[in-house]
Amino acid sequence: MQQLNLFTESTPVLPITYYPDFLTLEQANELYQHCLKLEWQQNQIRMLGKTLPVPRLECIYGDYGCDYLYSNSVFLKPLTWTDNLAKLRDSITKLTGYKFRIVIGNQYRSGQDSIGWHSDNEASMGFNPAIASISLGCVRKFQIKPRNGKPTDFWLEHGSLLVMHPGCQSTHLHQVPKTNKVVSTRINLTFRPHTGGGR
Ligand SMILES: O=C(O)CCC(=O)C(=O)O
Repeated sequence: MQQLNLFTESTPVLPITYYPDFLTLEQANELYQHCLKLEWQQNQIRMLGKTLPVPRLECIYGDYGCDYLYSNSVFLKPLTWTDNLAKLRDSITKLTGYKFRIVIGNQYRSGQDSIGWHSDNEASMGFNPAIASISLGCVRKFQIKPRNGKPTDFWLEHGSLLVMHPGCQSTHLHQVPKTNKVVSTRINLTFRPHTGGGR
């Protein structure tokens, strides 16, 4: 499988690995159709004293009790793993060695759906989590930067896997910015560890 370790001299050192063809086209198409039928919700986030709709749809699946709170405001309660998501989780673990207990889905319905600069450092994931991110559907720009550095851009392809290694969330921020281009739906699945819940 093609793998880009982003540690070359021509790119900044980035604690991530990109697998452009993690899924075959057929697998990616099937998974995309499966994901469209997941239980998407429009959550609200509290920011700067205001309550606003999160600019994308979200869903969460995972182990019982692995509830997830982010930005001190959005509370996500996992539904039971679907067979397809559990199989995907296991194939990522087989490739990377990292274990996951929840998956959070993001659905970007248009170019106006986005996720701003952030790191995924919620205590519920434990210290220095590894996060694995599957992209499906429309290709969108993903940017990553050291906390006080310049961004590097990637275009995350249908069926690709991006792994953010342990430490990445402490040293780097990432985002999927808005775009004025006409773009169709993109689905992203982030597989994450969790310290709570029953095992
Ligand atoms: O959609 C993506 O590729 C990134 C998602 C993300 O940053 C997140 O869920 O924290």
